[in-house]
Amino acid sequence: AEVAAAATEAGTGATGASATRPPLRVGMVGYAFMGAAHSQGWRTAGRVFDLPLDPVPAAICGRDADAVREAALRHGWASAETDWRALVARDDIDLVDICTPGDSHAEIALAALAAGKHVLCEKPLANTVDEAEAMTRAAEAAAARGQVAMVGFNYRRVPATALARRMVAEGRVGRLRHVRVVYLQDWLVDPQAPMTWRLRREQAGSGALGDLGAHIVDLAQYLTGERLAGVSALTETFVRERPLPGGAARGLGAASADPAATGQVTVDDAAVFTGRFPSGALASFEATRYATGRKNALRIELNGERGSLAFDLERLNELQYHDATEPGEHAGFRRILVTEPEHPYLDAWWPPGHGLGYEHTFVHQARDLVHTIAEGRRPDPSFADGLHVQRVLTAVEESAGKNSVYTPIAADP
Ligand code: SOE
Repeated sequence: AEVAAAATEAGTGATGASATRPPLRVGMVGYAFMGAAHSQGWRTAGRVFDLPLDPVPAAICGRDADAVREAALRHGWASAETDWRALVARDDIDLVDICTPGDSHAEIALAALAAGKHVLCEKPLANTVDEAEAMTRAAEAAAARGQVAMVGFNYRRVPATALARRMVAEGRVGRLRHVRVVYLQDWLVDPQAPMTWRLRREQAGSGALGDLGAHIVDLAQYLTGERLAGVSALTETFVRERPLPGGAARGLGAASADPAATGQVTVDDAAVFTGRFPSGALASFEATRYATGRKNALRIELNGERGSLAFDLERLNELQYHDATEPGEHAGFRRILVTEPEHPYLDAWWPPGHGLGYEHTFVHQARDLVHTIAEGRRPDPSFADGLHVQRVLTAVEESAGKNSVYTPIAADP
C-alpha cells in the first residue's frame, strides 16, 4: 500500500535531490528499535555524504498493518507491506534491509538474494552456524552476479573505532599482547523485568552472547585484523523465569509486566570468555545485561609492544592512546578527541569539535554500503565475517557446556 503522506516519491530518494544519481531503492523488514535506527541511516546518509547512489526509503514491512503504516509515516518510508515475501518480490526494490529477530534472518536473506537483491542483515547474522553457512554460500554466489550482502556490525562505524583500526594497521600499537573487551548493560537486573523475544532461544538464538557478545567479537577481530582461534567460556542465566509483558514494548523490553503469567528464560544472561588470536595475543570478553549501573558500556583496550588504545562507547567521541615509544618521562595515555575532519567520516559532518552519537553509526553504515554497491567492492563486514562470529558464539556455548574447556573454532573452508 502506498503511504501517501510519506516524504519520498518513487525515484526521489531521501535527499529529494536524485536527478543526477541513480536510486538505490530500499525495502526494510522490521520497524522496532533497529528499524528506527536503520531508517535514520537511510534518510540521512545522502544528505550528509555525497553518495554515488541515492538511497530511497521505498518500503517498510511488518506484520501489523496499522503499526507498520504508522512506522512508514514516522520514519519516512514511501509504502508499507505486511508480508516480507511480497516486499522481496517487488521489482522496485534493489536492497532488502533485515531488522527482524534472528530467527527470520536466514529465510529472508536467502529469498532476497535469490530475487537478485542486495542485502543488509542485522547482527548476529543468524541463530545457528548452519543458517549462517547457507547465507554465506548464497552471498558468495550472489556476489558473482554483482549483488552485495553485508552484516550490520554498526560499531565498526564509530569514527573512534575506525580510527583505532587505522592506527593498529599503521603499527602504532605494534605486536599485540592483549585484547580486553566488555559489553555491559543492565536492563535485566530487576528480576521482575518482563519477558521479551530477546530472552527466548527460538527467536533470539542466544542471549547476551549473541546480542552483545557478537558485537565485541566482531569489533575485536576488526580492530586486530585477526580471527579468534579458540575460546574458553562460562555462561549463566541468573533469572530463569520472568513475568510476561503486560503492555506495549518500551526500550528493550515492555513497559509493564503481567502479574498473573510468567515465561521461561531460555537464553544466557551473561557470557564471560577468553580467547587466543593466531598471533599469540590473548583476549578476554564479557557480555552481560546485569552490570548494574552500566547502560551501554562497550569498552575495548588493546595492549601492544609499541602502545595501547582504549575506547568506551559511553564516551564515543574519544579514543585513548598511549605511545610506548615516547620517553617515559612524559609518556602516558592521552585523549584523542575524534571530532576532526581528518578522522574517519567526520569531514562531512559538523565543524571541528562537534561530536557524534549512536545514531550516526547507522548513517555511516548506509554510506559505506552504498559505496560498496556502487563501486562493486566486497562488503565489509561480509556474511563470511558474520559466519565466523557465529562460529565463535557456538564455540563459546560449547565450551561453557563443558565447564570452560578450551574449544578451537572451526576454520573457514
Ligand atoms: C540490546 O542489547 C541492544 O540494542 C543490541 O541489540 C544492539 O545491537 C546494541 O547496539 C545495543 O543494545
